[in-house]
Amino acid sequence: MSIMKLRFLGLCALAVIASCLYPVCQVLRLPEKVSLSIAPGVSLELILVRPGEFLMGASGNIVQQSKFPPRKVRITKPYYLGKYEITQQQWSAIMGSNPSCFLSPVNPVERFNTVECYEFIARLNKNGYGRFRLPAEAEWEFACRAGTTSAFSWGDQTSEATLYCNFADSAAGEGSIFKRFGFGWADMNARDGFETTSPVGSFKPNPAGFYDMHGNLWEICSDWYSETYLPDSPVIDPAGPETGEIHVLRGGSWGDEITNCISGSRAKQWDTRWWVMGMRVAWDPPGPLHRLVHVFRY
Ligand SMILES: [Ca+2]
Repeated sequence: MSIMKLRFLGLCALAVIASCLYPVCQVLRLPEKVSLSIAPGVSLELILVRPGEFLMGASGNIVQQSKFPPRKVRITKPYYLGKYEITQQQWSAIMGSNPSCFLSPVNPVERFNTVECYEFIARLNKNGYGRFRLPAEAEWEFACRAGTTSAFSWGDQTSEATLYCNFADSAAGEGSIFKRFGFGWADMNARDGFETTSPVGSFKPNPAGFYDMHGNLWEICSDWYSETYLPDSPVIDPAGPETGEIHVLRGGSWGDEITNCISGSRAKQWDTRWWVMGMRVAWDPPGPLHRLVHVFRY
């Protein structure tokens, strides 16, 4: 074999090795946490989720609402997820209005419809920071579990729920909404202190640093909802059915029993404007890190 040919093969081998290592280096170089300025005086905090495998739908000691058996799912790409649910302050700064029922700038936004949700994300994307989007429900659960296989990201004990989760506690049971509508499922022996939504970050975070993954508001995911799709869906970066009319919601809410707030719990979008549905954004950073000129570590 000629020297020229050997050199050519050597360069080819180096190119293959470099192309394999580049994505790995990219993941290693991504900052764990970023804070983006999305409007004057308003920031959005995100936490990196690295690729990995997990048992999607595992339910610990609590019967899972979705009734689908657990299955091993692989997430192959890194992504960022909001540290908190989107607040009314963030929504108002981007949209110029606030559809929420339980008004407070530090509480999560609710009662938006799907069109407004997409518009909010489209406006975020005009900042030129990369791509904001809704998380796939597999990405949502992977981040929620943060390596755990128990019912909740804190374990299996409902006795600890009031430390981590705003759910239908005695404050909700004693409140005007539950009484007005005759809702009878509040746990009158537990007290998290909030009748309806709570300011984001009021409770302990999960092991990865995300707040309110359990309770406060159901969080809309990008997947279309289907009663039959999930068990047969792809197990590598699953993204849900290609078409649909309503989205999957994850995480439970202030109006739900604690059993609806487990890591594997899922529900379907019920109404176009719902006071128990909020959102948390996912974010794909733009290419090589040197282009992240607007990103600040914190
Ligand atoms: Ca509560």
